[in-house]
Amino acid sequence: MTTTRPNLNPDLSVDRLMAELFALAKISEAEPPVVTRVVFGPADLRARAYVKGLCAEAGLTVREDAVGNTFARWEGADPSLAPIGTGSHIDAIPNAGLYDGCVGVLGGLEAIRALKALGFKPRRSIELVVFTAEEPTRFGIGCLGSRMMANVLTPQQALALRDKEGRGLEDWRVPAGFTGPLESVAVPKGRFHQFIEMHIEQGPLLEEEKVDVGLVTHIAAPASQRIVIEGEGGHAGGKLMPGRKDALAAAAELILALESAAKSTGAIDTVGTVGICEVFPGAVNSIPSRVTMTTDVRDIDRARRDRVLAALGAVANDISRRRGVKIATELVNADPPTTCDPAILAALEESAIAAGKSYKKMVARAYHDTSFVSCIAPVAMLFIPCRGGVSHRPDEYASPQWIGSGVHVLSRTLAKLAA
Ligand code: HGY
Ligand code: MN
Ligand code: MN
Repeated sequence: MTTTRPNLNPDLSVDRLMAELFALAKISEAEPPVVTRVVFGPADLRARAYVKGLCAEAGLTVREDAVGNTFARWEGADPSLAPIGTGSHIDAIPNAGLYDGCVGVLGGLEAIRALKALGFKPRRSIELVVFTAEEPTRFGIGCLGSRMMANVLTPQQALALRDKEGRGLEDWRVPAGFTGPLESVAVPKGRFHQFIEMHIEQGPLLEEEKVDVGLVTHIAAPASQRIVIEGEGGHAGGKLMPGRKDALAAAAELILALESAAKSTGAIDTVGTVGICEVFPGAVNSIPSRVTMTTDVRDIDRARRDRVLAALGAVANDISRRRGVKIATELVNADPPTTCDPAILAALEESAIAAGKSYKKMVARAYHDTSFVSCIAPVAMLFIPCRGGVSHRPDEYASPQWIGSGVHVLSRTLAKLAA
C-alpha cells in the first residue's frame, strides 16, 4: 500500500474532463451556450445527479447533507483522520458560462481519478465537495451551503430567507429531497484537515502575464445590501416636476453615489455594483413609486469596504431628506476577508514547480465557498486563467491547457497533503 509520494505525473484525461464539463453545461435552464442553473431548480437537480453519477463511477462514496452539500469521499488508509477536501459549486447565475465553479468540481474529480490511476493510496481520505447555492440568485445571499456548514448562517437565519416570490428554503429543499434537520448541516472545526478550491480567476491577470496558475493568498471581503426606496407614484403627464417623489430618480442618485464612493477610496481593490434594480409599477407613463435594488461592495481591506457602506448610508439619508422619499437599507451580508493557509500554499508552490508550471501569488476578488470553509479548516485556492478575465457571461472560457495545468497541480497537492 503506497502512501508515500509516488512519482506524480498524473495521467490526466483532460479530454474526458472537457467532455464532462460540456455535458454538464448542457444541463441548463437556458439555451446552450448560456448556462443558468439556480439552486434546487430542475436543472440544478439534474446537474447534481450527473455529477454524483460520475463520482460513484470513480468509486467515491457519495453523501448529501440536509441542504444538498454533496460529499464524494475517497476513503484513506486511516479513516479516523480528518480528510483533505477539494471542490466548488455547480450552480450558475442567469446568463452565465460553463466554467465558474464547475472547473473546481469536475477538475477536482479528475485530480482524484488521476491519483487512483497511478495507484496512489491516500493515508487521509480525500473528499470532493459540491457546495449548495454558492450563487445568491435564489435567496439573495451567496455561499448558502458553506455558510451553513460553518454556522455563519444559522438554521433560523436560513429559514427566514425568501426568494422573489416569497418562497423559503423549505419550499425548495424539501421537494428536492433534502429533508434532514437543518441543525445537522453545521460541522465542527477540523471537519477537513485542509481544503483547496480550484477556480477560474474571474480576472485578467494570469492570462495577461501568461502564468499557468494562481496561488490565492487572500479572498476579498464581500458585502451586500437590499435597498427599498418608496416615493410617490402618479401620472407621468399630469404630475408636474415640482414636488415629485420619484423613487427611480432617487435610486439613480444613490447608484452613482455608490460608484463614486467605490472609485474614491484611493485603492483599486474597492469595487461597488448595483446588479438588481426593480422598478414599480414599471409603466412607461407612470412615475416610479418604489424601487428595490441591491448593492454589492467588496475590498480586500474590510475597514475600507465598510467606509464605503457608511458613506452610502449618509448619501441615502441626504437623498431621502431632499427628495421626500423613504429609503430602507437591509444589510444582507458583510463578511471578513479570508487569509489562506501558508502550509497549503507551500504545498501548492512545490507542486507547481514539480509540475513545471509557472505560478504567481494573488488575491481572489470574487468570493468563494472557501471563504466560509476557512471558518472550519485551513484553506487555499488555486486559480487557472480565464480568457479576458470574463466570467458570469456565456463567453466565459478556459482552455483545456489551462484546465489541465490546474488539475495537474491540484492532483499533486492533494497527494502531498493526503500522504
Ligand atoms: O459573486 C461572486 O463573487 C461569486 O462568483 N458568486
Ligand atoms: Mn460565480
Ligand atoms: Mn464561483
